[in-house]
Amino acid sequence: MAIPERVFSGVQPTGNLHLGNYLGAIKRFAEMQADYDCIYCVVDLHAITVWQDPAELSHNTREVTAAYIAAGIDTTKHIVFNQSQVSGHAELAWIFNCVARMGWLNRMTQFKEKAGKHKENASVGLYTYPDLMAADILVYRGTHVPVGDDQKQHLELARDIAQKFNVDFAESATNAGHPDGFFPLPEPLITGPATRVMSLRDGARKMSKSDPSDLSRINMTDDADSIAKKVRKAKTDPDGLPSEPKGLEARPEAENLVGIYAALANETVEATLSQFGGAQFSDLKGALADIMVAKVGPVGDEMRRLMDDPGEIDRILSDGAERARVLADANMNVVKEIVGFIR
Ligand code: AQP
Repeated sequence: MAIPERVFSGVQPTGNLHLGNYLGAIKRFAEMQADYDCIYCVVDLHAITVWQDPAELSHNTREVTAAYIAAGIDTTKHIVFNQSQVSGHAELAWIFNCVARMGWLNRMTQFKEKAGKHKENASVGLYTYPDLMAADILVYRGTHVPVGDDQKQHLELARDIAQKFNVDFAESATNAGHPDGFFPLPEPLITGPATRVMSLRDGARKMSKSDPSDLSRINMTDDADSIAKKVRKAKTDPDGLPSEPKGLEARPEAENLVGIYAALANETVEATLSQFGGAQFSDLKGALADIMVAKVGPVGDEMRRLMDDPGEIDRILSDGAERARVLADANMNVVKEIVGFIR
């Protein structure tokens, strides 16, 4: 029997939620609601793979939840919750720790980047992060995963884990009524013009929450003045704007600003360049600041409004967790039977 389609994705509550998180993930989460059953998680277990101040972690968890709602996610039709409230994520992650191979995890570039030169000091959780991510998706038998381009490698690992589990436990899964394997191979959905939004200060680096320069990113809660200032100060190159995407090659800052504009305007890069081809960066920057204030500003305002009532956010998370738990527990029961655990 075919596994029903289901979207799963998440965002870490690690503060400084930015335009890259919005365009690469949250805005697309909202767009998928019309076509799929969606589960959107605030992945607090992932967040603690690097130290988080406990009070800030709770605040940031509510803030990501507020961003989901402000972006238009309907928490009554779809499921929004924080990961630590559903124990199936951690249980399945342990099983996947025993399925994934060290060699697979050793190839993960995000661990290398985040651990840097001091990998002996990195937490074990940071190393096994991709196994937990695979568990997040597969505990719901998620089939489609909208993410930014930086998560592509982790999604490929999730597919490898699902595949190996299905092969390792083929006979037992057949006995449990799943002759085609229990887990789907989840598909990454990495589409559109802003799947990798770059720093406004350096077109070679990803826009990131942890960049020490606030000018490098547009925070979702920035006001209109800050947005305009950051766009004005964004790094560019000396040439004018091209009329064709080919003219953006080897011009990362130009490519980034054009991609951000196209994503905010819900149009293709080709359409943006047909408007700005031959223009100066100052023209694009003026229009970019305007569209950013128009599109991001209201999301930030709504986030602030929602954050004034933390009790209501906690209620939404608790309700979502209850609904998520029903799905996760049912799947974990089958997984435990397949693995041979007595229940
Ligand atoms: N720059 C980006 N462009 C497009 N998509 C992005 N995402 C993150 N940065 C960009 C996407 O946002 C979703 C949630 O990301 P996350 O919170 O789980 O973690 P992250 O990738 O660690 O975020 P940062 O900003 O990059 O944090 P640091 O500074 O800690 O490295 C994911 O779908 C991600 O692809």
